[in-house]
Amino acid sequence: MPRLFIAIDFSDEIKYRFEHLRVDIPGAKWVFNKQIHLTLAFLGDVENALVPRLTESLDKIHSPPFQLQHAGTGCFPDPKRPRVLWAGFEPQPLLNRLVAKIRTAVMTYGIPQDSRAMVPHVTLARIKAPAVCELNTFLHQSKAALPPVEVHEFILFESRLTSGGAVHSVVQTFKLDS
Ligand code: 2AM
Repeated sequence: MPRLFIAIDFSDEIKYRFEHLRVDIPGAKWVFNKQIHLTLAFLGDVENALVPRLTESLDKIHSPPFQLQHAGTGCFPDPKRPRVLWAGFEPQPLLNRLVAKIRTAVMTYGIPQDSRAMVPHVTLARIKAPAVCELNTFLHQSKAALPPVEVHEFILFESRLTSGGAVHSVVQTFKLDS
């Protein structure tokens, strides 16, 4: 059964800019550049037989292309116990609508989805217990560090868990309406 998620991928140039947000934090495991993405929906393990029906439904989703504006860096769940270091984006109603449509399509197949509002973020690192001052350097970077991102498509990815970490591969790309 493939382990699936739906995400926005970035150009090499944008991924390179994300790389510049890295700070030397002991214990931080930075996401490989080529794996940087913005998760729109996590599906988990999906029956093989369901995948063609799922892609058919995703293909029927209509959304105009949109722009995402970098909104600085942050961490989950909070700066006292950081587990995930991320780069965020300003609220974008078209992104919210796209995520709502994706969630609806996915739930049609009995795949549960988060009912909470999505926090648009790109996970840059996973971390255990950093020194606070180094975390602050990461958290207080300029919002101007990244140019706007033009979004023209979303992608269904398979994530294979290997001993060397997760390996992502494209199952199908879905173009937004132009
Ligand atoms: P995140 O880093 O933005 O939270 C591929 O595995 C992506 O799916 C991850 O980068 C992660 O996105 C998200 N993901 C992984 N496991 C998940 C889970 N159990 N629940 C929700 N999202 C998950």
